[in-house]
Amino acid sequence: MQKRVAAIHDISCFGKCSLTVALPVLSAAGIETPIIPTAVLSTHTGGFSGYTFRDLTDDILPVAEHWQKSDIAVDAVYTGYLGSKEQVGIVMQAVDKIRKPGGFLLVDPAMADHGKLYGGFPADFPLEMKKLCEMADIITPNITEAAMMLGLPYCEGSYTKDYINELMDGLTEMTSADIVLTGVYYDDKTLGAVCQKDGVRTFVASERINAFYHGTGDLFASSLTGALMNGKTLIESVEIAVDFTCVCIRRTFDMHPEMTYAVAFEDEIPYYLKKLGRC
Ligand code: PXL
Repeated sequence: MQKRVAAIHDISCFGKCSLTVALPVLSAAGIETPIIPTAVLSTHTGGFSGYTFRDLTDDILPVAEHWQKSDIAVDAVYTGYLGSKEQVGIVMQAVDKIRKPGGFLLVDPAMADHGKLYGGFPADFPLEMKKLCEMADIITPNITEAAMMLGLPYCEGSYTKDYINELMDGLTEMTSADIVLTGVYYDDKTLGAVCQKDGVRTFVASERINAFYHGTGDLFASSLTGALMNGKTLIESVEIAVDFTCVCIRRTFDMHPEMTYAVAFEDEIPYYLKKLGRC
């Protein structure tokens, strides 16, 4: 049976993030990907001004309820950017309606980076997002998101082992989910994710490229979800997602100087599929 993952994110019409990344990556990984859009924006909110924003809070539960009535259930749910604080509770209810027993919930609390909340979110949004993370089986916060949910100060990298362990300890207390903390670097040569499963912490690293692109968190969490649904273990999936994200950033940095708003991931999809053993 083909696996089915519901992706609950916004549609940023231009800018290659959220659903316009999750859909191509998961589909390429062989996974059927029904969606519940949380909002429609003309672009993502990073580096663009004057973007449109259509809030879809009122549509989320009716979509989930229609699926439920139509016997449409999913093997896993993968959530990302939510359009409003109210959506957190609504998405929690939607997950209960659409997830098959035993299916996992992966929460990417996409809401902040570099010490700042994305435009439009109220200051108490992280406390609300924390509730969805508490319900999750796997969470993939970056450093800013982790610090904000825990009420800890945000520090600039490179990070100390003590700071990363403080965040990981806090997240471990916050949720019983497996934890994948992204954007971790201890020096200027390597960057990766700290992954924790069954109390064991592992740093999975690859080359650190001195550039920043929007949508890399979505690329990471989408490729991680795709690997998990292809039967890889969490640590194998983190290795694949770290490597694939790094290769996409490298390609963008070297070959697409015009692309400042996102990464050129498309031509690296075959590389990802090789890593999954699908071609
Ligand atoms: O990549 C995360 C993301 C998703 N959706 C929207 C965003 C961002 C990051 O800026 O603005 C609308």
